[in-house]
This record gives sequence, C-alpha cells and structure tokens, in this order.
Amino acid sequence: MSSFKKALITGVTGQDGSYLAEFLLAKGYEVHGIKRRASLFNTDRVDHLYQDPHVSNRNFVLHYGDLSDSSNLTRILSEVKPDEVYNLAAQSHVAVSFESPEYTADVDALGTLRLLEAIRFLGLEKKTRFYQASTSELYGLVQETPQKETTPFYPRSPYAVAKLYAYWITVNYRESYGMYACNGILFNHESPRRGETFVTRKVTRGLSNIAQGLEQCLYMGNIDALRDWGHARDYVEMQWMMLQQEEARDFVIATGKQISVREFIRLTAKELGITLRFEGEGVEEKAIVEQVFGDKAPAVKKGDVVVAVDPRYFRPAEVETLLGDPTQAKELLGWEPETTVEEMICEMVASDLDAARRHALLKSHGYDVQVAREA
Ligand code: NDP
Ligand code: GDR
Repeated sequence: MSSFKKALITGVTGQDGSYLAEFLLAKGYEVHGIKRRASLFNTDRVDHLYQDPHVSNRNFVLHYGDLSDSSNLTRILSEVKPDEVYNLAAQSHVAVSFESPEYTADVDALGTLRLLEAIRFLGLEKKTRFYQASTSELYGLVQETPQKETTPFYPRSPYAVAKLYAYWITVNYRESYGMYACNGILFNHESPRRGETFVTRKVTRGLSNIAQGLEQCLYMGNIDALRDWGHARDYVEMQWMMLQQEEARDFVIATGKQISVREFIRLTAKELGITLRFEGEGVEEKAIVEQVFGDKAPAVKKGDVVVAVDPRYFRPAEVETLLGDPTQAKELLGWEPETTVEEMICEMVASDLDAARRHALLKSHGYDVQVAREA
C-alpha cells in the first residue's frame, strides 16, 4: 500500500465514482471503493482500474458493502481509516424514487447518517473529511432563478426529500462536531458512462440505435423540462477541490446555461446527421426526420417519426426548470466548466454510435441482438 492520502468512495461503480476514482489515482491517492453484491458483474465502469488482489502494493481496492448496513460501513471505515470520504452512493433515479420511496429514503438519507455516525463513533471526526453528493433536485419547485447556495429548497420527489435530509445532516455534523463535512450541490452532469435510463443517455443511445436500424422510435416523457447539463469528468474535480479548502462549506456546481430536453434531442440528432421537425402538442408531439446528411444514420429516411411522447414517463411531480449560478465556486475554487453541452453530446454520440454499429454488424451476420430495453 502507498503512503499517500487514502480516499473511500461509496458508489464507486457509478458514473461519478468511476471518474473520481480515476482522478484520485492520478493524484497518487490510495483509493478504496464500496461495491454492492450483485448476481452479475457490476464493475464495468471501473474494470479498467482493476488490480489483482494477489499482488501487493495495490492502490485501488474494492470492498463489498451497502449504505443500508451500518456495521459493514463501520468495519470498512475502521479498516481503511480514510483521509477523505466521498459519499456518492445513492438510489439516484428520480422517477424510480416514486416507485421505491422507502428504500430511497433508507439509502439516500439514512445511509448518509450511517456514514457520518460511523466516522464519529470511530473517533475519525478530526481526521476524515466528508463529501456529500447533494443535488440541484433540492431546489425542485424553484424559488429563485438562477439557483445558488442561498436559494431556498423545495424538493419535489422522494429522492429529493431524502437528499434534503442528507444535506442537513451533513451540515449538522459539521456544526455539532467540528467535522470537515460539505455538500456539493451539483446540477445534472452526464457522460458516455451515464446510466442508460437518464434522459441524456436514453437520447444519445436511442437515436444512435435508430440511426443504425436497431430501433424505430424513442418514447420520451416531459421534453419541455429545462436542465443545466455539464460533464461528469469536470464535476468530479470540484468534489475533490471542495475537500481541499481551509474551511468546509457547501458549493453549487453548474454551468450557468440551460437547454430543454427537446433541444438536447435536436442537438443529438444533428450530431448523427439528422435534422428534425417537431410537430403536435403535449402527448401528441412527435419528432419527424426532415433531412439526413453524412453516413452516420443509414437506416433513417425523411418523414420517419423517430421520437414520440409517452405519458408513462411523466412524473407525479415534475421539476420543470433548473439553472445554477456557480459564482461562489468560480471565486473560491477557480471553477470553469471545460466541456460545452455540444462537446459532451459529441462524445456521448461517438460512444453510443460505436456500440450501435457493432450491434448492427452482428445483426447483419445473423446474430440475435436485443438492444431496446425499458428505459
Ligand atoms: P449512479 O446512479 O451512476 O451511481 C450510483 C452509485 O451508488 C452506484 O455505484 C450504485 O451501485 C451505488 N449504490 C446504489 N445504492 C446503493 C446502496 N444501497 N449501497 C451502496 N451503494 C449503492 O449515480 P451518479 O454517479 O450519476 O451520481 C453520484 C451521486 O451524485 C449520487 O448520490 C447522485 O444522487 C448524486 N448526484 C448526481 C448528479 C448527476 O447529474 N449525475 C447530480 C447531483 C447529484 P450499483 O452500480 O451497484 O448500482
Ligand atoms: P433528473 O434526470 O431527474 O434531473 O435527475 P433525468 O435525466 O432522469 O431527467 C431529466 C429531465 O428529463 C425529463 N424526461 C425524462 N427523463 C427520463 N429519465 N426519461 C425520459 O424518458 C424522459 N423524458 C423527459 C425528466 O422528466 C426530467 O425533467 C438527475 C439524477 O442524476 C439525479 O440523481 C440528480 O440528483 C439530478 O439529475 C441533478
């Protein structure tokens, strides 16, 4: 084992966890991550960082664990004694939180408490710095635009309500026990590693599959929703920066720009060489192909309906608009988002189109390829 700083990442197998692990390893950290037991391998996003447990001097170590299990968390913390804990693990899907509200509360709210309490119980509160993955979903029904650190919260889902508890318990442990504990209030951030059921990845993957003839139509929920989308790779650096300050404080991380889901669809189609016309209103709205250029979408022709609205993807309560004001992060952390939404779409499409082309090739050789899944 190295003598550098030690970090423990919960949710290391997720989008952010994988980028953060890469980032910390490049900085010379010894990185420990918590992964859940699953019936299939679930470490795809960190497999490139894997180190054989039979060799010594490993600086990337995975531990089985779960945020619902305090004794497990206490044991891992007592073994690792990390300098920094990044609590990224969560049931992170807003729509799913309406289906599983109690589980979401247990993991996202109480899970945070379990970690903080374990740090305190082990007497690590003066050694271990704590990062909590807070979210722009706290603003929900927005009370002020753009949203900054002082904007009042109004959560609109079981997920956001659970994250509100996690936000305040983090503040409370900082104020009560002098812990270095802080919240990163991160606005939506995406990448080619984004889960397939979040809207951006659903769009880049779905339209790439359509371009290659693997699917016909993409069914979407509320495409009027407005979001401030950044790149996950840029955002994990700020998670680390927040733990390197003299004093712990909470930060908004955002780009300060927003677009609608509809615009995200239009930009993705353009990247695939397809121009779209949106017709109809509400649940009748559809996106129709106007023109195809280049060679990325051989299976698409003028007049095809490639996007339609399906109310099954509407949420019981929606967050219509989010736009962050990252001024504090700019001033105190030197934050400048590096990647524009267009550059991010380009990267996501390149990755999803590559996969779609491989699937289409297999299909054309008679292999049974199933790409469409409930998203
Ligand atoms: P992901 O959904 O990609 O990753 C979530 C991670 O948490 C996965 O590693 C998952 O494991 C793990 N996990 C889920 N439940 C448990 C549990 N009970 N015990 C232990 N681990 C668990 O999320 P992101 O990487 O996108 O987000 C990271 C964090 O940041 C989350 O807390 C999210 O709520 C928050 N956030 C995300 C934003 C975004 O736009 N991405 C914006 C603001 C906040 P497995 O791989 O096994 O499913
Ligand atoms: P969000 O992300 O709820 O903002 O939470 P998501 O990508 O799921 O939705 C963004 C917006 O798009 C609308 N939408 C759809 N969403 C999905 N998933 N599928 C669809 O078909 C669809 N059609 C329209 C949604 O209604 C919503 O308005 C993400 C998560 O990463 C959280 O963990 C994180 O805290 C917040 O971002 C900031």
